[in-house]
Amino acid sequence: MTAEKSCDPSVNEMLQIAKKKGISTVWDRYRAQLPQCGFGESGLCCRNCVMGPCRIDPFGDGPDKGICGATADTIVARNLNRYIAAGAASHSGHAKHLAHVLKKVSAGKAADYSVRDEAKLVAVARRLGFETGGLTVSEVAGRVADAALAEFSEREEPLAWVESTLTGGRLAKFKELGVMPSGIDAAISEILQRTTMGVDADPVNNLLGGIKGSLADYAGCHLGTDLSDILFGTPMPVFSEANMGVLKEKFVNIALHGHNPVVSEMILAAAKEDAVLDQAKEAGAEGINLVGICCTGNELLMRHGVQALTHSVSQEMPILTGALDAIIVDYQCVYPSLTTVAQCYGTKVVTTMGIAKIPGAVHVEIDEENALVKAREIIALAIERFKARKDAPTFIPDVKSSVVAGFSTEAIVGALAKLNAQNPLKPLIDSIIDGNIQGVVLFAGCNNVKVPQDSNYLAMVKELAKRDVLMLATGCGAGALARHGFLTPEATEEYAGPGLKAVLTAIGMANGLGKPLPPVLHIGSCVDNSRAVDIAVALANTLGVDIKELPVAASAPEYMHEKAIAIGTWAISLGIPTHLGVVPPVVGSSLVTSVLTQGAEDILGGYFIVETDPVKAAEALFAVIQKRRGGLNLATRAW
Ligand code: NFS
Ligand code: SF4
Repeated sequence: MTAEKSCDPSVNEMLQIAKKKGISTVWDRYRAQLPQCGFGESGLCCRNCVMGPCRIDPFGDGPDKGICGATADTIVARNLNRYIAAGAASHSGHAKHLAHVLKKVSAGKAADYSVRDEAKLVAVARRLGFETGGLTVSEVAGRVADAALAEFSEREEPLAWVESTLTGGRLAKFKELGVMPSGIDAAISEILQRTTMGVDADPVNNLLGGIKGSLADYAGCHLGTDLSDILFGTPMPVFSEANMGVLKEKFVNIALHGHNPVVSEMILAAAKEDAVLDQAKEAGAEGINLVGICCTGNELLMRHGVQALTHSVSQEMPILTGALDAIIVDYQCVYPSLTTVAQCYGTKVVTTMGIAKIPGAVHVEIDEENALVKAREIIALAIERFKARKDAPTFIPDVKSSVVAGFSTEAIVGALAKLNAQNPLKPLIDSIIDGNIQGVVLFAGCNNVKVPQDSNYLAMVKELAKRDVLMLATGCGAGALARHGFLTPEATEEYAGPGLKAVLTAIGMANGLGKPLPPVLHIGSCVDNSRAVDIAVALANTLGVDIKELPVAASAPEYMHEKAIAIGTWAISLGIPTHLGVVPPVVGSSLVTSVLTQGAEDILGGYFIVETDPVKAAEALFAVIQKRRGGLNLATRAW
């Protein structure tokens, strides 16, 4: 029964407790929703005006048009666009928040924050075309922050974070298609306008608008990565652990959940202060144990080796250990159900952002000006809860895996430079050419209650690793692989084919690891999918080809969020064939479905592969890689 829910043994242990105590979880609420609405599932429901809601009968027995005359194709395309706009608003809202922090840092108005990575600041400034000679760090930070904030509203020229980060071939393609966004917020608002009643009824034109919106999402992601690195440091390889076994009974356990390191970095800083630690000890704790959930967890794992507690669909589960004293959240992917489960245990759920409050949570607003003070206040709440529960039994599953993370683009190039200092990408390119590495697949996205948690990731990684495919991972996908021990040198020994194993061992040895690199490199949170693009662009430029010719592919095998739909759309726009392991809500339009899964290949080079069977999906991605190897005149292999 529980294996249908999750492949994670610690989650299954917690589900037993939930059952015993009669606590409802995401899986129970999913069951209560079944059967889900077929109109919604196929994208055929329109609520874009109050003459509706309208729905189109996919079997041709009922209405074939909405009241205004919108067809199935129009409605499906418009709905898809609205997902993309929402995803772009989320990623870029996160980036805008960081841009404001950087702006305040440059003006001396956010004393708790600073530029921790000056080299990255200068690198980003130069990429944007700024002269940095003779300027102070604050001055450069101010210019980069202004350039970042200028990305949002309507401008006369294309987005700097698109123009300065992609291949010439891609930029020419986007100009030809008329999809270069001229402002992130402008692109989001354009989608909202064009999808209202009576504007864009042409489904293909709508899809072009969606591509434009997805490129705005890409800019938001890349900005998010760049500004986080500037403010908090560019990740370098770190060792850590993942899964619920990282909780410690005798410590004040605090989980950081959400997305933006702006909040979590302050909690981390406050938790290290002697006075705060003393407070915890006075309450009878041995210390403070910070752990991460979802992408905030990824940000902290990547930069500080903070242990990962759990991800996405299992976010309610750690509360059931009884040992979790507080969950501190910023925004995005936070289930409102957390407070209901937490009430049974006394765990404090603390919201910190004005736009993201949850009934039943304590709200402690964190502004840049008061961040550390508020962080201390929040930790005090967790200590208070520890005091109340310290003599009660806890049920911490004895399940955790070791993890190697921290593979920023800079870290990967640095590791490769140990093999070839002059031309760090050469060892990777040579390995692709000689076939030791067949190609590269990026795993991204979430867990989705419709898929047994982690099952698709695990099956696909095993299939691809043994066929010498190097993998990158972000977001809760990286989290899934972390919890199951796939981000370790041992996983390379166990699962990698001989070519991949040889390359990863050579890099690991050259870097003093004494072991191979993991078969899957954790490159960060979901905004950090931009790091995968940086690597692809560097490979393409070195080889003198466009991204759409590289033997690369992506997969979101268990995605659920609108952000993931936005990312998937820019991935195909960048020329990267992208697998979806959950059927997207577009099947109500055969036109939209065929453009996304077939037509897009001719126009963009990338397209969606929808496949719910993970082994077949891995086979499809391997076929993509082989086709592209053939296109580059490289030796190909059979599945
Ligand atoms: Ni990405 Fe990261 Fe996770 Fe999905 Fe949510 S945390 S931003 S959307 S659930 S991977
Ligand atoms: Fe119905 Fe058209 Fe209004 Fe949508 S926009 S709800 S299809 S009338």
